[in-house]
Amino acid sequence: RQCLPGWTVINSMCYFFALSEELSRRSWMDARHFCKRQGSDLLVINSREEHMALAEIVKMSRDPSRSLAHSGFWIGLRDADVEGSWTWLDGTRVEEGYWDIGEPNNQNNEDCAAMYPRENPFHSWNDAPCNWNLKWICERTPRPFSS
Ligand code: 2F8
Ligand code: CA
Repeated sequence: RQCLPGWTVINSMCYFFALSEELSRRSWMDARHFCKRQGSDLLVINSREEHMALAEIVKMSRDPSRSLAHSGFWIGLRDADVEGSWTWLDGTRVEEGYWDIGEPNNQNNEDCAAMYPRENPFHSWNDAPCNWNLKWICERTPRPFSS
């Protein structure tokens, strides 16, 4: 077994999708802490292939009883240091990204990015307030499991 129980293997990386309704809506920082406790961090997207694979899973997870705004998954991307400078947790700057039309718009001080179940996977990101409670995606390398 390469990944922890409950985690998903995609292209040799392990991902955790916080799907349980009651437990799995947190602020960006609390979501990140959850990931850290599992020896992981919030998702950092390094390729178009990785983005497409994850956007597909996010799309399938859409709960029609929830508004789209509440259907986001936090990812490891924010512009908290310099407004408008979107940076992954590994320090990589985002040039284009896969923002929804009109995003990021920093509406009400939105410094954290989430992936949403959009029809068009190239338009799946939105910037939201970091204290908004959303689902999230953790990512880590396979084994060792000691975190
Ligand atoms: O219309 C886009 C807009 O939608 C929501 O605000 C009404 C989002 N807010 C939250 O997710 C909290 C905005 O981020 C988004 O730009
Ligand atoms: Ca926004």
